[in-house]
Amino acid sequence: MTISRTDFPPGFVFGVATSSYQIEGATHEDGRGPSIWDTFCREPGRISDGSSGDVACDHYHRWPEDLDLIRSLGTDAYRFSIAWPRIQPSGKGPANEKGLDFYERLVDGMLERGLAPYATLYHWDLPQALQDEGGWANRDVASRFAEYARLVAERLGDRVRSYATLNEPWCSSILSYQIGEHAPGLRDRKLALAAAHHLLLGHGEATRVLRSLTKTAEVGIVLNLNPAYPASNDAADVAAARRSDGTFNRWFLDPIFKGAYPQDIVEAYGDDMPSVESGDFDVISSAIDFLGVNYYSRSVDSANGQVRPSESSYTHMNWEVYPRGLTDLLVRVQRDYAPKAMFVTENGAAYEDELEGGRVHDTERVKYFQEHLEAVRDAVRFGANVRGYFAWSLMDNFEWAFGYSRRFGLVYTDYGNQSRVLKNSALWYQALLTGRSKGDALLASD
Ligand code: GBH
Repeated sequence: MTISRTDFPPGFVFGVATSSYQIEGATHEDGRGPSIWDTFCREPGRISDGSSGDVACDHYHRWPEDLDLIRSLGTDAYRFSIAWPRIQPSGKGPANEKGLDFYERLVDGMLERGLAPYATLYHWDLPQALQDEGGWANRDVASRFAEYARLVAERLGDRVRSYATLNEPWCSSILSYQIGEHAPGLRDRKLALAAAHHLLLGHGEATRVLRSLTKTAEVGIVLNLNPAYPASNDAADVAAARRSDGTFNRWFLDPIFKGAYPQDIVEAYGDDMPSVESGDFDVISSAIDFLGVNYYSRSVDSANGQVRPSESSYTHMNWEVYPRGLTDLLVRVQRDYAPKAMFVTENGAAYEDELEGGRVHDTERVKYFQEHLEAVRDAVRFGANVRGYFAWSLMDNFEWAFGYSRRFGLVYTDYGNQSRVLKNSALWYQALLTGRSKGDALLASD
């Protein structure tokens, strides 16, 4: 039996999510300045198919049809992000009015269609001019971010229902400055930890600004959380899982909710620890209305590194499908951090979709969504205060270092002519949300 709205509390918000650089294109229009991703994509070898977000889904021009499409799915909300370089082309100074105009039209377009706007201020597209000054490794960028937040909130105010400051600071610090897979592509743990600290500080400063400029809008942050499981009960494996939980999850959760970095990881980082000024943790732990949780998979850790359970199935990203991890994670965050509210702000899977006769039979993705929504339902039953769920993503888009070679959409993007085709997963989600037709058939096969 497929899941239905009645399995969730009244008022539970269902939506779809995207981000600016992944869908908009139009990177040179209306005064947008270059971002670190424009630069990164031009460096040979960074993006597996050599592509960039220059055109992407051409959403900058097709946004009215895209909002109609979202509406047709029956969702309550749309999570999108605002491109900082459209608002401040060089990362500082007065607003570029045309940039603000675009997001104002978009937000008003959502309200006209009965969609609640859930905005994210930073989904990785830092103005290149700020990277030239060191990017997030430079402490000043935190205050620049709060100034940018001010410009957005002054224009959009309470028309936006929910502001998330940052999307996944682990990605914009560790993955970008230490692992080097994302822009700016550096490999330096000390810089990465400085970046993480300044992202958190920017989050805290922006939170205070957003609060002072809005009355009803909710303010929060989105983290990518990976529940970590030990490969066995051996002490060394248990320690490895605790360490992985510490670096991915507690490194961000603890400062936000408890006002301190976790001591075990502070010790592990040793001399690479960032310098923390007095008062930083007061700013970082400013009260928030919600925690956004992005969940894709878990990690299974052993003393010898990450393990891949052989009985599990894997997506096209090679990420293990583990719905139970989402239940465990939400219940654990509720218990350890007691956020006022949580939203699952991203959840989804890449599969090798094929468009055949105008249909995409993405049965595995339907199953993925079904099982993860059941996992959210279970977490709510176990006491986690989850208020909404956003599927990643509305449509296939620019998947960062993988370019267009990975498809996460409910909707298939035909990059040849920019047509959008509802995959079976979109039809399934639509059936769940509108209750008009039965999704069971789609879950079964086609
Ligand atoms: C999200 O990032 C992004 O917010 C979104 O823009 C993106 O399109 C989407 O997911 C799909 O990728 O294997 O050790 O690196 C998710 C990034 C992916 C980071 C899983 C952590 C697992 C740990 N996360 N990853 S590891």
